[in-house]
Amino acid sequence: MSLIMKVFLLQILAFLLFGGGLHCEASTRRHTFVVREASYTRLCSTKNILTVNGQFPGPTIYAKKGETIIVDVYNRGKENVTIHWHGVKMPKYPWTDGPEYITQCPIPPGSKFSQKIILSSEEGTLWWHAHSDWTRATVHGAIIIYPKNGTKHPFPKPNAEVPIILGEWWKSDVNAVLEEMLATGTDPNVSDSYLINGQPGDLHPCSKSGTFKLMVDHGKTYLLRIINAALQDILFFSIAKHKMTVVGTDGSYTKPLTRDYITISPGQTFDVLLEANQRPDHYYMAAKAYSSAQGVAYDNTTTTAIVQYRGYYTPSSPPSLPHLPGHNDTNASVHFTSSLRSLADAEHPCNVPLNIGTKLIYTLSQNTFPCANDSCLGSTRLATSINNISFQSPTIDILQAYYYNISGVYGDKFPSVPPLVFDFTAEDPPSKYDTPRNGTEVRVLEYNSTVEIVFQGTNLLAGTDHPMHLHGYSFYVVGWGFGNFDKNRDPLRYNLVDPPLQNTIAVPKKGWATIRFKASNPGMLQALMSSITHTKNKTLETATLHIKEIIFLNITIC
Ligand SMILES: *[C@@H]1O[C@H](CO)[C@@H](O)[C@H](O)[C@H]1NC(C)=O
Ligand SMILES: *[C@@H]1O[C@H](CO)[C@@H](O)[C@H](O)[C@H]1NC(C)=O
Ligand SMILES: *[C@@H]1O[C@H](CO)[C@@H](O)[C@H](O)[C@H]1NC(C)=O
Ligand SMILES: *[C@@H]1O[C@H](CO)[C@@H](O)[C@H](O)[C@H]1NC(C)=O
Ligand SMILES: *[C@@H]1O[C@H](CO)[C@@H](O)[C@H](O)[C@H]1NC(C)=O
Ligand SMILES: *[C@@H]1O[C@H](CO)[C@@H](O)[C@H](O)[C@H]1NC(C)=O
Ligand SMILES: *[C@@H]1O[C@H](CO)[C@@H](O)[C@H](O)[C@H]1NC(C)=O
Ligand SMILES: *[C@@H]1O[C@H](CO)[C@@H](O)[C@H](O)[C@H]1NC(C)=O
Ligand SMILES: *[C@@H]1O[C@H](CO)[C@@H](O)[C@H](O)[C@H]1NC(C)=O
Ligand SMILES: *[C@@H]1O[C@H](CO)[C@@H](O)[C@H](O)[C@H]1NC(C)=O
Ligand SMILES: *[C@@H]1O[C@H](CO)[C@@H](O)[C@H](O)[C@H]1NC(C)=O
Ligand SMILES: CC(=O)N[C@H]1CO[C@H](CO)[C@@H](O)[C@@H]1O
Repeated sequence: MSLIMKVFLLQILAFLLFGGGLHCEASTRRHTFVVREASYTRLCSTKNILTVNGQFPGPTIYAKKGETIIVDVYNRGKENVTIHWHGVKMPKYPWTDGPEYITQCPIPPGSKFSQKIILSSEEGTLWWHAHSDWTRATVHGAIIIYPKNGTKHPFPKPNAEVPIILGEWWKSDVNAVLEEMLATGTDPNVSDSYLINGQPGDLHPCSKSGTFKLMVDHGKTYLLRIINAALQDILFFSIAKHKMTVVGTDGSYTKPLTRDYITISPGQTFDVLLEANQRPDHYYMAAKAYSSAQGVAYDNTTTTAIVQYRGYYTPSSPPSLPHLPGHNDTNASVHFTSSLRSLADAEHPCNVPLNIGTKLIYTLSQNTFPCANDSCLGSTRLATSINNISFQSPTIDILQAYYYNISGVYGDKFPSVPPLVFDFTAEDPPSKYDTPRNGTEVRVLEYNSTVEIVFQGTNLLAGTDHPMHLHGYSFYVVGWGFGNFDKNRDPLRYNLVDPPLQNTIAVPKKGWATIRFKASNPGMLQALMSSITHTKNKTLETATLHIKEIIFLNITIC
């Protein structure tokens, strides 16, 4: 075979592997997700993990703005599972959004369930993940949404795009980690490493050959679609000697923001432009935890991947490592987050509600329940709460209970304000407030009402950041601050011009954040506090909001 022929064949192969596959997927509207176990080796040991189609991270879903996609989910695993389309609004069709016992029943082993993904205003990067106990640790993947035909990104077309999925790896079976946490009532074991695209990176043993490598050409621009799929940790991410320009987050565009590092909360996504404009060499990209709770164990490892320039040169050895902020550098975390602004131009207007009909204040707390009859390791079991209610998951999903008018599943008395006002962010709040109450309560919102929620962190037990995510909505983040929210003073500083539009935020340690949205998408939405918690075997704390309006479809009852 002649050399030219070989090169030509290689190009065809490259097209099929990358360009071709991508194009083909973009026009496919139906996907098959087989949830099953597969054997993976990381950090020198092998275990079975739950995957979609045997892949880890799972397959990427490509779509265009406004499309509807059907995913046939076959559960061939051993446990119940659901798949959640994180950040997809699912207008007037919350039925297949995935949150277990909120909008749907789990899919039992051996069953199939077809889930519709209804895209509307989202454009950019979102992701999907399992939404049942800890299954999302390994069952997750990217959703990439391109502009509609005839429209463009509001930034120059990048030469290539690359998903960068940040994850977390335990050498133990994640279910064993979860069970141990439930049995002891204490924090779960921290992970053994973070991952970039499923790989710990070559700072870890047995990890050199698999380390993810991004090959770049000098002078070209790459769109990194960064997703934090870690279970609970906020991460700092950076690329040695390169700047990153954020152009979007959570499926909507931002004003370009050029930074040395980003702070990414669990559940968040960032679209970032990387210009390959440095000396041809290889460079590390790296991520590590931002963990602000004092005295609480965290995974202190650094995960890496490599950006490698094509061409002939002698690479430096080892590659240079980026500087990442310290694990407890709250200033570095909020300095990045608070610099985000929505694009707010003629084509991407900012529709932040100005007149608010419903004002809610939700405290976010870490708590303990007394541990009855030595059922855990110490005398208490860790829990979390919103407005002092620790969510108890029902066994009939709340949306169906509403639709079929089944009583006794949930109450509609979720408090609009904290039931007790104290100095939430005092250094050492009274321990008599440590114990919350249990409940499955819903806050009903009027259809089309304009809503503001102030999320107020408390310092009960140990103050920490609280990642918050709303299902069915993106919201404008109009303000934040340290200390206790002051309803007279703080709203004067709100950004009502170009606040970022997000679906996941981190409420800062010892602080608050305010979000606004219009309740125009009926269903059961859930404000989730995505810290790992311990009550009733659930890992997520939740305030369930319900928009009063007719919901159009039914599915089977659990
Ligand atoms: C699994 O889900 C089914 C309904 O979809 C439910 O009946 C069953 O109790 C669940 N099993 C467990 C162990 O949660
Ligand atoms: C968008 O463009 C692609 C190819 O460029 C074409 O296959 C597709 O049919 C178009 N879709 C619509 C809705 O026009
Ligand atoms: C958690 O960590 C402890 C201490 O290192 C260890 O003994 C235990 O086996 C770990 N549990 C799991 C489930 O990995
Ligand atoms: C990470 O924590 C472990 C113990 O938890 C400690 O032995 C190790 O020195 C720490 N590593 C770094 C880089 O701080
Ligand atoms: C951050 O951690 C370092 C130790 O790693 C400690 O010396 C420092 O006081 C901490 N800073 C804050 C603000 O807690
Ligand atoms: C806060 O962090 C930013 C970005 O890292 C830095 O420029 C600034 O000097 C820091 N401020 C303080 C008070 O440390
Ligand atoms: C604890 O044990 C006592 C005596 O066996 C029993 O009466 C009580 O119901 C138990 N409490 C709980 C919460 O299980
Ligand atoms: C939370 O609820 C419990 C039980 O009703 C009550 O004892 C406690 O004072 C409440 N705490 C706060 C901070 O509202
Ligand atoms: C709700 O708002 C939408 C526009 O956002 C409007 O089309 C609709 O008529 C409104 N419905 C009610 C019941 O107010
Ligand atoms: C609330 O539920 C948790 C977990 O099911 C349990 O440990 C605790 O005792 C309950 N607390 C109350 C006050 O009922
Ligand atoms: C919670 O988990 C424990 C131990 O795994 C189990 O015994 C108990 O039945 C579970 N409770 C619920 C409500 O699922
Ligand atoms: C509107 C709609 O989808 N209705 C469905 C309700 O559920 C029954 C049984 O599953 C279906 O037959 C209906 O089509």
